[in-house]
Amino acid sequence: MLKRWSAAVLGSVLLVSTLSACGGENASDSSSPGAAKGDGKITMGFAQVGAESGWRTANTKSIQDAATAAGIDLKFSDAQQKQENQIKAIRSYIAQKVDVIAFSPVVESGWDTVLKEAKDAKIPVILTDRAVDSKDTTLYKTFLGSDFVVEGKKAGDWLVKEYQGKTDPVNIVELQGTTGSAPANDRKSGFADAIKAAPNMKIIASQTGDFTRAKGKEVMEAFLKANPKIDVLYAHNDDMALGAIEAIEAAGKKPGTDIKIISVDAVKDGMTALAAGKINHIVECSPLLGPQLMDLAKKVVKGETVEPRILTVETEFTPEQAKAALPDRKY
Ligand code: GYE
Repeated sequence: MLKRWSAAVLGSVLLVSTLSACGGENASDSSSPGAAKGDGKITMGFAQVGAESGWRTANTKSIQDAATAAGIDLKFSDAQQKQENQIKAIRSYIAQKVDVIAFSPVVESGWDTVLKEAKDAKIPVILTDRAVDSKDTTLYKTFLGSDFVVEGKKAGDWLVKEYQGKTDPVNIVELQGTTGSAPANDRKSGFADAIKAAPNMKIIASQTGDFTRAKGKEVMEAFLKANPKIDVLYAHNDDMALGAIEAIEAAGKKPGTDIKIISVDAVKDGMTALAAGKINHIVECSPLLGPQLMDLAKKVVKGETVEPRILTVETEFTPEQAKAALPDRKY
């Protein structure tokens, strides 16, 4: 590592002296963003999770549009929900000496080594959407995104209220997001905490559907086969709920009536199902992080200090509210 670093510094010194603005040190020099290209423009390397859901597609569009609007050169990669692909992408951004790296970590653990490499290369890192569990918080500048524990809690609180005064057992099945991801871990724990308030509520089955429609459908089919009495489905995102709705209908049951459904995100397709009464409640999670991310990138590249955690403002939707919001819903 040390050897490689000194070789890189030496290389950059040589290049700087011959080409004047093309070195490793210069690329991350706060006074000269874009120095590596010589155009003064900030270059951001963004390592996206994948394209697993409507939320993710909207998030990618928000980031790409905001980069264009902010005059930031964006290098974008899609990791197809695989941590090793994200690590490769981040390493390539480090090698390309971008000014700032942003990424949405697919899972929470296992980032220390690559984050340390970015820090050693003096490239600031911004976490967007999903968090990491690294103990060393100096490995990144800030986190921009939602509080997933609060989202899970909102879902559970709604359910407890919905069944208020009733003491019959309520059998819940849960479709978890990607195993090991911050939203899956936190939405699960927030929900579990909230339903403790109603001792008749029980999670009878809980499995990952990887945040996708196809997996949501497949796992719901298995839940339906194994459990004769399911009262409620809690899905960690709309896409899995939409897949599950197909499975429920194929089993001859009515989603939203025979089985109540709560999900998280509030993307257009989810809101449409909510307005149609097939989903009963949605907790919003905003994917529109692009503009804030670009502002933060400009600040950290300048060397300004930013808040360590910036939370997104979000609401919840009933079927009526979904109907009202749908005509203006952009994603
Ligand atoms: O809820 C889900 C997506 O990390 C908040 O990832 C995001 C989640 C979102 O696949 O739909």
